[in-house]
Amino acid sequence: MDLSKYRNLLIKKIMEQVAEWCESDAEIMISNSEVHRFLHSIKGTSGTLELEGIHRISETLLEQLSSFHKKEWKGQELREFLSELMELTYSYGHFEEVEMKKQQSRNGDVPLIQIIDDDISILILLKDFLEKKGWMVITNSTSNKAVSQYFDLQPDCVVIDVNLPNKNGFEIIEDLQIHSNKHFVPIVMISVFNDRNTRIKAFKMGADDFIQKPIDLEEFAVRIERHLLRKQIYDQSVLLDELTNLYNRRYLKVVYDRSMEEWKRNNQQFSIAILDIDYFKKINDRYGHVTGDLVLSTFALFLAENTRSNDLVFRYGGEEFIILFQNTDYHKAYEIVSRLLADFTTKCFEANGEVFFVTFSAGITGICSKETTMDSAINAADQALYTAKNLGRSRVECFNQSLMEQKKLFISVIDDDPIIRSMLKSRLQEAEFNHYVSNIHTFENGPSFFQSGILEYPGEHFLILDGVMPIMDGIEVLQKVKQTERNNVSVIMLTGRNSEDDIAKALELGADDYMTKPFHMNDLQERIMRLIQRKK
Ligand code: GH3
Ligand code: MG
Repeated sequence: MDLSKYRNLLIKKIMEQVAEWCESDAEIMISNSEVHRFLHSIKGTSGTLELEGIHRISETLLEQLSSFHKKEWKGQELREFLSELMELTYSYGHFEEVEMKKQQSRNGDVPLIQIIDDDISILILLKDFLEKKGWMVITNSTSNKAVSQYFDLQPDCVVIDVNLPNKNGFEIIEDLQIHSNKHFVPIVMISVFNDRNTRIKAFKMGADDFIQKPIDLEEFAVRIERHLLRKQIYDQSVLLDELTNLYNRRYLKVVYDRSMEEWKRNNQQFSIAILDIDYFKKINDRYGHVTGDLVLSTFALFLAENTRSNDLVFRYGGEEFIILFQNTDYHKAYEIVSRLLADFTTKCFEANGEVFFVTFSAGITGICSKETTMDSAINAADQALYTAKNLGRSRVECFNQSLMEQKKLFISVIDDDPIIRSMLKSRLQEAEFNHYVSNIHTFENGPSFFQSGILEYPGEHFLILDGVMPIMDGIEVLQKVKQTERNNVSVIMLTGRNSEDDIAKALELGADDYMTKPFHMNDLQERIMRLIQRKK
């Protein structure tokens, strides 16, 4: 007997009921017996329909429910209580397969691949295929966004089409090369042309591989896998950052552990400072990445020359540097970094016939407990840095618990599907976004999102935007958001499987990423983390 029709009915029933409860007004209370009746009926029906996962979850929930005797539930509480059931129902409803949250969870450090091609069908195809292999893929259909995303997200491998409008693939390589020469990032060129000259040119320009279109997907994936492996081996073997000649973050761990040992033996305190160049993005935008790189290497040299030999300087990220001051408390470190700031600010740079000056902000923390891990020390220094940025930049701040203002992250889900709204809200509320305090809001449509005025709140904003909505569709919302020219807003578009046009438009309008519906919650969460991480 074909159970699918009955299964669909049950799924629909669960979705409707859960959505109604979870989205109900704060004043409306739902009685325990009502919830009990619902779960009881789900348990019975799902068992009959051989929906094993739903059956098990409703059984567990029923057991838990009995301890809440006579409770009255608020919508929000129910959303938390029923979250696993919602996710599984969503999975069943869309994938017709049993997928428990944990079975599917992936390693947080999946390689990131960037694909640049103006042919949307190829982009979609390659993204789908490579993501099924467990990698994360970011796509670009235009060159401008591609170059800035490359610098922002630092992918582990780049795939570039030779023939692109505006800038061709070779020109893009040139833009990236400034970086790739110093950080090894494999470049794979793809093209419909496979003549000798194009191939030779590609390799001469620094491509690591050349693949002709039409692409054999299996072979493509194997080649990418080899490139990722080489990249990983390379990364693990170096301790020096090649652009700046400073130590990289891998070596920081070694030095931190060593300093901690010293501390335990001789009570020698040490401090950590994080230095971050102010408005560095503007320098890149105005004078180009070559000048940006020059500023970085000049800054690095300046730091190395102006610190004592046992104060070690590291390049921690793009334009973030760390100094580990051995045998120095945070007062002293503050003095030293303030002097560095005063001196560096007077340095004069020149580009495009213009003269400009560069400042930085810094956060400092002293390590004052033997239990302080490197991560928590960096986190503290980073919070101090955040305060320094908020107080106007070009200044140094020390970590102080009471003064700290936590960084805020506003995640807005704009989707007309109540199940998606409820599900995302409960999942995202549970999630931890490093260094951020998150606020999750859901909106049924574009106008209610704009009316809320949420974009005015200071902090980082992340929008999860449904492409197709009855009132003002996602593309319109995206367009309106982009018109405001805010640089604190990232957008991920949710689109249908076959909506090439929507994907094309979303990318063109500057969406940071897209995902096709139905999606897996874990994938979405990981993607958000990835896009936010760069705003650390
Ligand atoms: P803030 O004052 O708040 O720090 O603003 P910002 O513009 O300095 O900071 P943001 O984090 O917005 O931008 C940092 C930019 O640094 C983004 C990225 O493109 C760029 N970047 C990262 N690594 C490199 C690199 O190796 N070379 C160049 N040229 N740019 C880089
Ligand atoms: Mg900066």
